[in-house]
Amino acid sequence: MQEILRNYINGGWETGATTGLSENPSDLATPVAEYARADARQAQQAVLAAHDAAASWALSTPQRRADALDFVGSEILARKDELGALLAREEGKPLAEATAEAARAGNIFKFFAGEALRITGDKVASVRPDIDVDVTREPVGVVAIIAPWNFPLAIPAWKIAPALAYGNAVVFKPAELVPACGWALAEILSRAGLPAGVFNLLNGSGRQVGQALIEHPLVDAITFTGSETVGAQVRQQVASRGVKVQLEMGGKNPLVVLGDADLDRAVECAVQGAFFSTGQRCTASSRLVVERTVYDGFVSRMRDRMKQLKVGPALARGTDIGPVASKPQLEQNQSYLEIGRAEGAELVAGGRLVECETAGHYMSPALLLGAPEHRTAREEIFGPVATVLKADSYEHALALANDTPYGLCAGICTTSLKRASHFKRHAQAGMVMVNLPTAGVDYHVPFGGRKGSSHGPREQGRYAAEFYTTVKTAYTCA
Ligand code: TXE
Repeated sequence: MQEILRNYINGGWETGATTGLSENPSDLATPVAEYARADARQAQQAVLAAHDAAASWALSTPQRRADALDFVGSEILARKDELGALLAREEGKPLAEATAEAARAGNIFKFFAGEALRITGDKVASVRPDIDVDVTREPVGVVAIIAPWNFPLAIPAWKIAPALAYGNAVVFKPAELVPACGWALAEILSRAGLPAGVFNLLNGSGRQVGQALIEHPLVDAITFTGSETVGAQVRQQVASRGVKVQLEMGGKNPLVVLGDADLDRAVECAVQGAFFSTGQRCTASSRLVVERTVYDGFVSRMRDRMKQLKVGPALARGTDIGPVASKPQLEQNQSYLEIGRAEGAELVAGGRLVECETAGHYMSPALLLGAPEHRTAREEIFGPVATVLKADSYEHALALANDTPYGLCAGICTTSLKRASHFKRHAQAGMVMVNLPTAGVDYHVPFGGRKGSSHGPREQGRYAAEFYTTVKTAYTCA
């Protein structure tokens, strides 16, 4: 194995008090990397370094920021195959998906390189004579980034790139399952010409390092993607301080299939949306709402299509569905199948543990026929498990689509323009898809949801400015 992957604090590579091993979920016998685990003291150091660097970085020229981000984006794109292979090994998504994610991360940095040059304000006529009003955006200060494991390059990219583009200093904590991907990003950022302290990496536990970041009084903004439980804790803990918070949490995304849909297309949307990336996407189509007239045909086509899906190691040729990312996640998926059985849902395909040539966390995608009140139809499982619900009509399907505690993404498969337009308007979700899987979004437009899914301003695209800047209104009397 190569050198121990270290943390990046105040422009230097630092060891930690302890080390950890990053697992390869496709092949448990060959770990991906050994990494230095940061502790609360190093979190303190990183925040202080970011705080010291923030004021001058806030005044850096847009050109300087654009150049740094463009450097990072260009290098990621040039190395997308290598970074994709690392991602596939560490997180477990098939190589093609992992490489596409690496490319997406590169494109995000390129996009925000451009945005750094397009920071605008407003000049507004005052209601009073001889007064000018200027509205401008300024950086927030020190941004703590707490990221999940399921998109270990793209999610950090869509948080780090706008933070730096708008002039903030960053302390980035990747999820514990994916330290090597976090390190690879940091290694590129360390060569991008950023002043010491502007960007810092801490690989370590949520409870220790994540918690230290959340509690630190010099952190001005926290952006978090992860579980609802931890998201709620973060929100509660910072409520009494004036910290900006952005939370992206779970989803239970409905995909409605109407009687007039192109059924082959609907099945493809459902299979891709529910099972690709092993279902480990907050936008996964895990709640399939199907109109009664096509219910039997849809279920039977789903079963046929699911038989063709090859479960296997992330790097193996022909793999459609990689392993589940970790043992606890696999156990969670299996326990939900038990819950489904106990509640009266019928498992009509998959759900079995699969043995491959190497030992890993493999399971076949599972399809349940359930009822709206079942936990498997309401809670985020975060695995390759989808539940089909029967709807009597379009109106019933829409009601079922909206009847969850979440509101990230909602999809519909239909050939009716009228229904599609109505659904776009009435789906209670931050994102809506027509004849597309609920998962799979562009990198240059807003991402985020409603209800229990998200809190705070949207991520990505130009809307990212809402979180990573603060607005100033200046009055001048000539
Ligand atoms: O999430 P956590 P995990 C859901 C999904 C999954 C479950 C658990 O259901 O099964 O969450 O995944 C850091 N203070 N999603 O354990 O624990 C942690 O180190 C500060 C859905 O990965 O929420 C990591 O960096 N930070 C989601 C990040 O928070 C803390 C994507 C997320 O970890 C912390 C991922 C604490 N007390 C998981 N505890 C989606 N919908 O996209 C943990 N962390």
